[in-house]
Amino acid sequence: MTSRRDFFRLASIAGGAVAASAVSRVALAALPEPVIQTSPDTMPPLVPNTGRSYNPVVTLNGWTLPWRMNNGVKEFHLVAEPVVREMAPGFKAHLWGYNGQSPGPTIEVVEGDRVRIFVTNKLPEHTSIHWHGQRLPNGMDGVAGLNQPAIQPGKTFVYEFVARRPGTFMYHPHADEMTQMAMGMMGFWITHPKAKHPLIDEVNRDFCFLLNAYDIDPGSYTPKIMTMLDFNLWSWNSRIFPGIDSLSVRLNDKVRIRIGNLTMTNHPIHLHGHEFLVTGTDGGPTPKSTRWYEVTTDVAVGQMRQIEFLADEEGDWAFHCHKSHHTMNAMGHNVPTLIGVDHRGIAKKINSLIPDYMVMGERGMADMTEMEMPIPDNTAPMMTGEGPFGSVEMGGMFSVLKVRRDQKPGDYSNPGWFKHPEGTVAHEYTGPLAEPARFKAEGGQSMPRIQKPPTPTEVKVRKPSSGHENH
Ligand SMILES: [Cu+2]
Repeated sequence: MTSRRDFFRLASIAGGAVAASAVSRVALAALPEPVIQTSPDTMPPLVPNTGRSYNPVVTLNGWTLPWRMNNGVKEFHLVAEPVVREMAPGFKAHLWGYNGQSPGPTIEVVEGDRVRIFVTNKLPEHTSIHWHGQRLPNGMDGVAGLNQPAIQPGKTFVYEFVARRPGTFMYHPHADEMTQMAMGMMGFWITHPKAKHPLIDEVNRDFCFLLNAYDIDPGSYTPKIMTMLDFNLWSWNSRIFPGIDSLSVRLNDKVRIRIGNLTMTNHPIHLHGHEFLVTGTDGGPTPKSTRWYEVTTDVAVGQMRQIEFLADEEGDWAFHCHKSHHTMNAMGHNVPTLIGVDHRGIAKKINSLIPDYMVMGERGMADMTEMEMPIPDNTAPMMTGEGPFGSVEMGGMFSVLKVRRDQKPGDYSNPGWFKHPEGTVAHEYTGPLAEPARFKAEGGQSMPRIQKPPTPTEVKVRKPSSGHENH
């Protein structure tokens, strides 16, 4: 973690806009100076020093946008612009985002705050911002063409509304949406309750991140914007494992994690070692009678889920999307399953023609992590991550919840690997092996068959490659 830049300088601004509109020359001179952040590190929580107090969130591999108070109005300045995002160490993507990063900075306000957001467009095409989930005047909803004219390149617009209800929200363009979201334009928004709320508990740690996805060919830098479903990089806040920071907490901390989904498919988000409650959605805090314990919650496209749990089990707990191809990075999709296929002979023959020929996936795909295959520059390995016991063989939407007895309150740094108490790690059995008794008869059936097959057949098929269009 690195230290955060200070709040930007205060400057005065004239008047309050009542509808999203182009700013006059005079007002432009008084725009809040935009704060730009280019580090992909998780920034420490931004403790509010003006306005009503609240318990700030920590944005995974992200940051919170500072504001200035202007006659009781919280003023923010978002700059839509091309950015270079390090998605994982050694792998950089050319994306579009806000204020130097994709996703943009998290905006944190308090219920009842009047908020004014200046949006400057430095993209090569028009844009707009929709404030997903908010109650606001219709002219502030940000759908270009429907609620406002699009913000042309070089122009600055003003949005102003009262953050009416507490909860977890997000923002994203509503102009050339498929392109701009495929390029990484999105951000988080949190409205904290103004007073103790019967459905919102106080927590020790409050994390947030967006689920997003890209289609970047190995060796290239820019996402393919026409991809509809077959993305190859599944990310949290435009980071992929092992580039996603761990969620470090203190033993017995009450933890909240807020997740928003701006990909084009659903993600069953799964936490190991603990049970959680879904305490909020885009609609606000959930009624207590509707909450039950889960270890996986599905976050559908365009949804937000807020989960809470007591971190009362020490250790390094996996936290990931349960779609196993979402915990992998870019790979060729149309590879047939070769498990159990012995092609030693074939490989030898091909080797005489192509000396470097290598058979992949004969014993599963784990070998892939060990292969020192030459890959193009600027490519994330498909599965990687060196753990204390070897390769974790993961990529994409994967991180680790680190629960530690001695993690200091307010310390979000990575404490390293968990030191397991003696005798609590699964280990190899070295005693005698008994031959298991196997039952050989054929299975029964629910109704008698008239014709029996002449000889029992064992199905041995190689699954044809079909891509995987139905994520
Ligand atoms: Cu997923």
